[in-house]
Amino acid sequence: MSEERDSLFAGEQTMIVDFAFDARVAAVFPDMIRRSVPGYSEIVSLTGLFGQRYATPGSNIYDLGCSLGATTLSLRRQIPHADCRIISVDNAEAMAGQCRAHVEADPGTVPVEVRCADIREVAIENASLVVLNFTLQFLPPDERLPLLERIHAGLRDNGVLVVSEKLDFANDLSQAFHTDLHLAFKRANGYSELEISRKRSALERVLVPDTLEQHRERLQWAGFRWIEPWYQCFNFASLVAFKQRPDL
Ligand code: GEK
Repeated sequence: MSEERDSLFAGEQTMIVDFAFDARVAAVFPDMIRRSVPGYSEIVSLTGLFGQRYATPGSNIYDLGCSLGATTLSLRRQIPHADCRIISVDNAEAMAGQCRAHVEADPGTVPVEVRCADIREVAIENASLVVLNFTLQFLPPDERLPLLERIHAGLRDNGVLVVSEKLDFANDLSQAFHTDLHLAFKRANGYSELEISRKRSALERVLVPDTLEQHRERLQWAGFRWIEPWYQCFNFASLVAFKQRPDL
């Protein structure tokens, strides 16, 4: 995948515009997300393990908001059933196009269909596993529950949803602690104060995080019977939600 360095918010700029997943972002995306999201690489690679464990023969696996396909390829490498189908969806042309190229260059055998579409309009059918890795946070808050309800309806009875997100905290001290560590993480990865503050302004109206409690409650409203956070690094976390309580 492209290793171009992200310096999108470093240059001369007079105006902050809202963040958009355009060709400039797609070109630096792997570097940007690795340097900005603590735990990203681990979550992506462990999502493949969910594929290995919970994808069932003859089912569909959805990667919603697939960007360049990191999660898709992690799933493809670890799903043990050749008759599964991965459906990867992103509504940014630049992302879906490059994702398709990465899938074509990958030697995996599980079929992958990359769709350039809005995840709010994609039918979810016969799914054993649905993944929302850092995507739900970009939907307008009131459109999140309807999507989760559709995902719940499209999952097989023993189906599983993985949701990874940036978190907000109801408690001021927790918020301050995690924000401070996240800023330190970005600084340690070479972002300047100016880049950090410009990117924060650009994302302000675009990425609206929820608390872990809000996620849990909304997943319950959507019908999921068992919800478990399985990863957290500072203000980034991943939860797994089971359509039915698992019998382990
Ligand atoms: C990864 N999961 O590397 N419909 C379709 N795509 C959308 C929508 C929408 N309504 N809204 C946003 N996106 C990936 C990383 S990035 C996370 C996901 C980040 C897409 C958007 O175009 C972008 O590619 C992706 O969701 C979010 O495992 O940039 O922090």
